[in-house]
Amino acid sequence: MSLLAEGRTTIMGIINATPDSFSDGGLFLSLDKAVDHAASLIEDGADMLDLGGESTRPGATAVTLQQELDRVIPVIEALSQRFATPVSIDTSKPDVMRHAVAAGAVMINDVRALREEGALEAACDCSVPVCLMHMLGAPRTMQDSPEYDDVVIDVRSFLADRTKACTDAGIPADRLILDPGFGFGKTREQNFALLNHLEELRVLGLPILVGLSRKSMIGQTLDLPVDKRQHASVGLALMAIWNGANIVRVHDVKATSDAVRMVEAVRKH
Ligand code: YH5
Repeated sequence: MSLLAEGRTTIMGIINATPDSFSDGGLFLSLDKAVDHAASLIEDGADMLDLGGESTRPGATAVTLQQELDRVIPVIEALSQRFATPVSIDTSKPDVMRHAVAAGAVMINDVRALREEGALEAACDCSVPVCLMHMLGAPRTMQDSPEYDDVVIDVRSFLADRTKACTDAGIPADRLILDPGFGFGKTREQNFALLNHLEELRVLGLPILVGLSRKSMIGQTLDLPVDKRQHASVGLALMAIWNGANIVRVHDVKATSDAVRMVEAVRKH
């Protein structure tokens, strides 16, 4: 897969285009802020950027197709004009996938693993890599009381099923990336089990992407607010890489990049 270099971890920097992160409204202000944020993530060492217009936090309200398009399409156009860094679109909506790829996005990141109606077909038509993420339930209620027989086996079999659904729909397996979906319908202990057994989630040798950055399992363990979870996030990213992750989705690109590149230098020796 061309977005991944052999023996090197890909660092995906998170850009948000949801109003929680760019609160003061105005479309142009948001666009400028998103472009500035992207420029600093690239400067810090991001190999790719992930842009999403839907908040998937528990309790967040659903966004309409038009809202999501308005939020993300101008940003993707601006980013792909200005920077060579690949942009991934974080969406579950087939029409957003199509417009985003037409606007310059080169990867689809779907927290619903192409389960929305029309998503398999849209992703197939787009001919770009797709990240399939595991989520139990829906964002609004997923943290209510998630239950599994065995979280590692259940997540693995979900990812294997979605891989099969994709290949049946005409998406070649070598275009797929798998993600256990840390925090999406999982208790702290279930997240820990997945991180400890990450290598068991590998299906058909596909690359693994993880998003651990600033998530609640850190807050629950260290009692830190979201803006003070950077050091713990770097530690978790390193552990995930050690256990087989190929792509890490992070907010703090510079800190993660220094740590990851240092580990790679030692490993290469
Ligand atoms: C992911 O894991 N996550 S959005 C709550 C936080 C901090 C961060 C309470 N999109 C993933 O980043 N896509 C998101 O603090 C994702 N994998 C993939 N592929 C949630 C998020 C976050 C939530």
